[in-house]
Amino acid sequence: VAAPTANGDKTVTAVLFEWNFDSIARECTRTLGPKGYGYVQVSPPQERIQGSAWWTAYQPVSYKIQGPLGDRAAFRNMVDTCHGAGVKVVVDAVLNHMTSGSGTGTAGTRYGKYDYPGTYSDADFHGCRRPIGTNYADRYNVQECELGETGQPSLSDLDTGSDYVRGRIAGYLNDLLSLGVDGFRMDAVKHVAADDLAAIRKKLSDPGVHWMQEAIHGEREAVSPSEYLATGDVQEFRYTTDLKRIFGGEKLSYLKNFGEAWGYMPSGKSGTMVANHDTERNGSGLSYRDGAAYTLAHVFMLAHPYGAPSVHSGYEFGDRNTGAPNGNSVRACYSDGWSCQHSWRQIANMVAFRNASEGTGVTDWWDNGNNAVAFGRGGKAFVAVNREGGSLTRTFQTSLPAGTYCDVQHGDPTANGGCTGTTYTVGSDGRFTATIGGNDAVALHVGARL
Ligand code: AAO
Repeated sequence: VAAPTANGDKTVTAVLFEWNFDSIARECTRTLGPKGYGYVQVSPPQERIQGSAWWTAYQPVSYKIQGPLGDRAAFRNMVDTCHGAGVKVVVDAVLNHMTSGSGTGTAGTRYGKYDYPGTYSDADFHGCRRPIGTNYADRYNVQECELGETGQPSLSDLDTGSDYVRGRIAGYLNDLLSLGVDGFRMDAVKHVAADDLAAIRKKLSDPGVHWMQEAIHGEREAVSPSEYLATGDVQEFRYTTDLKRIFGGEKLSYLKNFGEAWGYMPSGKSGTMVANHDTERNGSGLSYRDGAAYTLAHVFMLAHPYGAPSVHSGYEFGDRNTGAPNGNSVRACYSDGWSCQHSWRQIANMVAFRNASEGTGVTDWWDNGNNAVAFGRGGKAFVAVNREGGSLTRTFQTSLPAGTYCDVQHGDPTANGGCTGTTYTVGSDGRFTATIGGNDAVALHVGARL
């Protein structure tokens, strides 16, 4: 199955976690398009349960597009506006389950745990009606029982072996495709049999549409993320936990052979991230609280060719359950706790770096045997990351064409071919000399050559 993770040469996704549709539309025009992002990922747009926690998004009540992020008209306008800015739209699709209780959803639908009037009734759910708990060693338990912890309410598990259920899920995805959506982040696929997903894919109006599937690698588990390579791309969570270890205290020099050599899934089929909304809360990845380690891990991820990266952009939280600040109203960067990682210069300018280096591998690797590393992307780009406490002065060998480059870590290229910050001159021998402060980086690419 073709699952192209690219919008031309633009492979980076900005995940605007719990951003509402109107705010995403504005951000596509203002930042995501101009910075070169290929995709924006939208939180689950369907009717959800009510409540103040963010995770209400992951308990669908119906497939109507109506909730705190906006309605169908706002959604459609967002897709059109993002397309106008050259940004494709990926929707976080929740398909494994419905809810754990009863109530009224965000579009006014009354529901019970196994009863969703007009959508599903009792017979549409798997027979194992107890929580999965922590037993991931048993395939039946993982795929037919209910996602949730022992002793907690668990999520009613759809019988995705049923043709009716497959048709309902495909109907939802087809509705989103009819609104112009370009791809899906498929939630919790480990809990859905791979064959069921293949059958759902076959029912799509565009059976080749891009899927980025969420399946967390766990040691000695019955279901492996690689089972899902047949239905699309799969997120490589070991990348996230490894980057936390490396940037959080081990040596950056270990990254010399980073990628498939570390046992990861194939580069062309894998999604990568420094963090997502789960890992930033459960500590399995770095978070905005990790300062330079977090920012530099993004610089490295976007510079390094393995996988298709996504940049999680969320909000600061005291409690892991706390929902989006300022409810339904506009998301404004750097206020009310909205972090806007997607627009931090050190991260955002690396999107154009990655786009410029598409199709090239790692070249000219250098490290100091400790926490300073540098590498190129053939004749397209070069980055040096210094995670030492002190500054580093060095003449770097690159494969870049001679010229003067804007250091996109410290300046922005301007429309008239200038640079708002530091520039470096690469000689005809491909060399340039830089002094890089502790916990800082330098990044040059041909798209920002003056
Ligand atoms: C909420 C409440 C619950 C309540 C429930 C029902 O929090 O207290 O019981 O409602 O009323 C989100 C929230 C949940 C929330 C849920 C529904 O995170 O807290 O529950 O919405 O509202 C497994 C799945 C994975 C899933 C993850 C959370 O395999 O797919 O659990 N992620 C997605 C979403 C997530 C969402 C859902 C799915 C549900 O991204 O936000 O939940 O739609 C191991 C296993 C993993 C397993 C984790 C956690 O991972 O391998 O498969 O994920 O454990 O149970 C290392 C290990 C790795 C381990 C990982 C965990 O990396 O190597 O094996 O650590 O940190």
